[in-house]
Amino acid sequence: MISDTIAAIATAVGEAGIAIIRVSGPDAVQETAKLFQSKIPLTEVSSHTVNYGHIIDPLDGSRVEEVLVSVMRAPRSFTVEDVVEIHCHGGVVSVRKVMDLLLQRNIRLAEPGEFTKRAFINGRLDLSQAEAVIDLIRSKSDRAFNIALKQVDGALSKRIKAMRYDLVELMAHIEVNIDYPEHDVQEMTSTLIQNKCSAALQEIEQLLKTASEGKILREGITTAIVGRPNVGKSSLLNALAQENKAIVTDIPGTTRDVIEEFVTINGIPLKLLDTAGLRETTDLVEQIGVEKSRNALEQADLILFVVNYNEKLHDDELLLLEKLKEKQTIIIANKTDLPQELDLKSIYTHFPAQQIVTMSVREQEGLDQLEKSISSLFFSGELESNDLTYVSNVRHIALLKQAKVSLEEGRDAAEAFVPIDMIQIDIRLAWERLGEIIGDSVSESLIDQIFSQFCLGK
Ligand SMILES: Nc1nc2c(ncn2[C@@H]2O[C@H](COP(=O)(O)OP(=O)(O)OP(=O)(O)O)[C@@H](O)[C@H]2O)c(=O)[nH]1
Ligand SMILES: [Mg+2]
Repeated sequence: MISDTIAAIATAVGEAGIAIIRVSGPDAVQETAKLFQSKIPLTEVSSHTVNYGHIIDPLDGSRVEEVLVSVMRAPRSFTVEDVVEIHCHGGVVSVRKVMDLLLQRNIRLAEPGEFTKRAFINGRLDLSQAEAVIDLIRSKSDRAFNIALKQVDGALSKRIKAMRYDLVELMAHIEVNIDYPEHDVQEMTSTLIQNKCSAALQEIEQLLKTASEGKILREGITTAIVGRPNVGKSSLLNALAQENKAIVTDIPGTTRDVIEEFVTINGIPLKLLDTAGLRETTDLVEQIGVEKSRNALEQADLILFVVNYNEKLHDDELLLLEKLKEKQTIIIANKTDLPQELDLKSIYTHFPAQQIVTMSVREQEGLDQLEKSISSLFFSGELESNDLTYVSNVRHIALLKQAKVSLEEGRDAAEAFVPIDMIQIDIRLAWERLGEIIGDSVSESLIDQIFSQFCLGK
């Protein structure tokens, strides 16, 4: 059982309106009370109240900070322990001072994620919910935030638990048959196993289908803007980012390094990479830049291939476009404010599968068309629905895949009339893997590893 009391600054460090220090553990109220001067002593206030007062230095009685202190007594708190939250004015110095005073009491500094870990250990959250809290903190767009929120709510856990329940039932059924074997029961069981395994497999496959979308929502679609020098790549980045992130000049070869910018388009987070214009060059620095462009091209989930509307397509552009046929690519013909030299028709016939957008970054024309193309590439209407059970966590994905393999083996073995006590092993394995997702059968070291990803104060 947990016996010590922990504290951490729960808000981001820096100058802000307020900063919150969170204290959790059996001595949270009692120890904070010794530093808190108010009308009613903190030890006597009701639970779930906010109390005005001052933090004082017990050594000389001097006032350190004017604060609001909320008290949430066990078990009705995030960690299921006594929790005190001290709302300070937020100057870095005063918050540190309050924190120092707390740590001089019977309170120690919390490890990253320790509050959430306690919520997990005390049974308030299961592991997938706790991990969703990490995602919640890190989520970079509204959509990703909603998905993480749903997971904290336990949407994923519910589906996993239902699957595990079915598998336990099946295992029990098999067990009975092993203990009381009869001639025709065996065959009946084999069909049952096949059906149950198939049902679970379907559910797992459905969850895995959401996996790539989930990852994208969390980390952003890596989107490389590539093309020959001077076609307007950096201008496009600036337009999408709505700020002057990258240098724009009319000198070919302006961009030398990869410039990263995170933008959200129709709720889809993109990690935009502006790259050096692709061309043969003797300039050493530019050569390195071009090499980096090629790397970005490899890594990208989506490529915005920019060509000049005012020029004929170059041979090297044609060559590269051929190579990119396998990738998600949007061809952008930029500078439509200038006379057309580009043979759009031949591009359409050469690359019928590719989306082609004509635009003028200078005149701010065609940007909305590009945004539409990007969203249509990645989202079918499904995502708008309220079913936001997305698997986005790498650990969950790996475990689901392992469970899938075991279930497939179980199903195939049942089909081949392998003795049912052998099949039992596969089903048990699948059941255990699924359990690891919600933390029912995980080892202590894994738990530590997961919670250490949290920031301090969560
Ligand atoms: N007429 C016209 N000029 C544009 C447009 N978009 C960009 N430009 C101009 O084209 C020139 C090159 O723009 P950049 O954005 O620096 O081009 P880049 O592709 O990043 O070039 P490198 O970094 O050298 O590879 C600048 O002078 C821009 O002002 C457009 O839509 N119309
Ligand atoms: Mg550039």
